[in-house]
Amino acid sequence: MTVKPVPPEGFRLLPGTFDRVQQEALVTLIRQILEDAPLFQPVMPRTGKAFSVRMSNCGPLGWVSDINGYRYQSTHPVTGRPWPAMPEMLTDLWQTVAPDSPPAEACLINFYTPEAKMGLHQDRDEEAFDAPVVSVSLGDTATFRIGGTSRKGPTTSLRLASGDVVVLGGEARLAYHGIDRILKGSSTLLQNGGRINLTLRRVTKG
Ligand code: MD6
Ligand code: FE
Repeated sequence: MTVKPVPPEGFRLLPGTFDRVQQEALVTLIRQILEDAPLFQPVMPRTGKAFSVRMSNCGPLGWVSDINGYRYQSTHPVTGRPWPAMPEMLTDLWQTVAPDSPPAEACLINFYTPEAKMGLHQDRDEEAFDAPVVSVSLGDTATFRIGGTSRKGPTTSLRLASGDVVVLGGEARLAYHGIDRILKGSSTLLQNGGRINLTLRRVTKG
């Protein structure tokens, strides 16, 4: 009898992908993006319950959630403006870790206060799952939980520190995952603490 590994095949943690100087440069770029495309407070479809994280996006498409559902759209839900361009540091990262995939179309920016968390979920609002999802962590360390492709079943937990990159490809592309907690004060990168997570995705069929 064979048992499936947790995390599944195709999960990669690349610790320290961005050094401190690069992290500071990325934060500066993200702050510029947020001046044009401010963080908004998404709510859960149907219930209208607010997420504990605030979000924005850059790139041609952005992920949004409101009372009507989850979807990708080309404009900010509050300002109505197109999302700002994706910085080269992020398109370069995508090229490096997903060289065989078409370009990323969406970069979701999640901002966590020390109290925020993210429930166990799959990233499955995209049209195809051939390309991986690539994430960058900045600021306070988070406890990341990952399981298999079914909601039940074993999970494992690991820490994501500032500068770490996670790749969910292959079998892990549809793995359940979430953020249990933020380790308050664990990083000096962000002036007022907290954590930023960037997730890069291909949305349309390449
Ligand atoms: C987070 N990350 O790290 C939440 N999704 O705050 C995600 O939801 C995620 O890290 C897909 C791939 C990698 C991720
Ligand atoms: Fe996710």
